[in-house]
Order: sequence, then C-alpha cells, then structure tokens
Amino acid sequence: MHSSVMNLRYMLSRIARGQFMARVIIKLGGGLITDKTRYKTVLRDRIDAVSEVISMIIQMGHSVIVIHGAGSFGHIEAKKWDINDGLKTEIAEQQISAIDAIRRDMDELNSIVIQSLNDAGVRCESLPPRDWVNGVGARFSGDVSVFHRGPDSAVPVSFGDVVDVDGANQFGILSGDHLMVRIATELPDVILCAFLLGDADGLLSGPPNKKDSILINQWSHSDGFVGEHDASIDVTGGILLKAQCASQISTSAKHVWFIDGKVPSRMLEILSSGDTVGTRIVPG
Ligand code: IP8
Repeated sequence: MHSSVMNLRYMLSRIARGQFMARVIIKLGGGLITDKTRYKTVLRDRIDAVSEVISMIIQMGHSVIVIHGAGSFGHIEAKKWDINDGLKTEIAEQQISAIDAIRRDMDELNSIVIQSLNDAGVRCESLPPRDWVNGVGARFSGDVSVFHRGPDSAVPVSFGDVVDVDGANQFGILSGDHLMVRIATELPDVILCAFLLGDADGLLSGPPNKKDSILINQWSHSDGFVGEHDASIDVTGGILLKAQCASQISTSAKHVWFIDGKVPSRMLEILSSGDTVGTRIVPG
C-alpha cells in the first residue's frame, strides 16, 4: 500500500468513530478538478484523491456535503456569452443555447465527481441548483435545508450552475461559493468548511506564479488584500470573492480553511489536530 495512504489509515485509526461527529462541507474548486484554460478538461486523479479522503471523513462518523466549482466546464462558455450579466436581447438566441450547453457540461462534470465518490464507496445524491434556486449571490431564494442529512445518509452534492433570476435578467450564474455560504451558515454543527484550491497552499500574499508570494496562515476580512488567482477566467469572481464568502462562514463554523486540494489529507489533519498547512479564515 502507498505510504501516504498508510499514514492516513493510521491517522484515522487513532480517531474513534463518532468522537467529533459533525458536519464537514467541502468545496472542490474548479481550478482543482479541471484545467481551467482548456475547455472540458477534467483532472480525474485529483478528484479521486479527494474522494478517498471524503470516504475516510465519513468513516470517522461525520456527515459530509460536497460542492464543486465549474472550471473549464462552465466559465469559458459563460464568459463568451455573458451569461453572468443576464439576458441581452441582441444575442438572446446564442445565450439560450449556451445555457443548455453549460448545463449539460456541468451535468457531465457532476457525474464524473459522483462516479469518483461512488468508486471510493461514497453514496451520493445530486442537487443541481437549477432545480431549486432562483437568483444569484449569497441571498438567492432556495431552501438549503435539503442538505441537512445524518451521517449514514447519501452525501448531498451540488455545484455552481446557471439558474433562473426574476426580472429583466432572467438568468445568471450561481457560484458554488455562494452555495457554501448559505449551507454553512444555515445548517447546524459545521465543524469544518474546506475550500480546496488547485494552484496554491492557501491564500497567498501575491499571485501564485510569483516567486515572492507567500502563504498567509491566518486571514480575516479586515486584513484586506490577497493575491489574485484566475481572475481573468472566472466569471463569478476571483479569490477575493472566495475569501469574502469564507469570512462570512467563519462567523458560524469552527474551522474554515483554504487548503491545497492536491493534498486532501490536510482535511484529516484539521479534524484530528485543529491545524494544517493552509490559510485559516477567522472572523473579523
Ligand atoms: O466555479 C460557476 O461556479 P463556481 C458556475 O463555483 C458556472 O464559481 C456555470 C460558471
């Protein structure tokens, strides 16, 4: 057996089942699970590594909720046809067919995530936002109590999506980060809310590709600036929007973290010791 898996099994064996039973909400960032620059390029190995750890978190007795981003299955076409800004009469026809295509592509990405979780022994139920959400941003209308499950139920899985919007806009993009805010602040007993990134150990002081960018170990809203990641690709906003969402969550969840999703065992470290390599988001 691979040594990192053995270490995980050892860590798991030291945590008695049910000892810290609570809710764990995990966002698989679009930049972790896809190559954001190439249309519909999925990074299945990375999803599988996260699924293995999710299976262990469930074995610990926690109830888990999974949200994933869109990456190159959503943002490229959404940007091309301005879906985020709602209906534009001059390109309405192209926008309508782009919405169909984006929703189909998101269903495809969602079924890959669910297949990976199933392969790791995790039963799932998909709750696509288009079926139960109206509006965008954290104040969308929609009942997030459907995510409230016990530890032995199927894991609810949802994702950023094109949703209906009342009024002239008619449609817009709901980010998975805004789903995270609503679920994490409205459901009880959230012990960990983890944002899994694809390009960094956590929030950095500058862009990830710059040598002098360093990891920020702890961040609160009042600290302000964080280095930009992916702003030119994401239609829903870059890392600062994510950080603002995490900051809102930190007022109600004990542990809110940005971590490197390529090392998902860091979630187990947080659950077992309260600390890991990453950025802990604290209220303020
Ligand atoms: O990647 C965006 O969701 P996010 C959803 O979680 C689409 O911000 C369809 C672009």
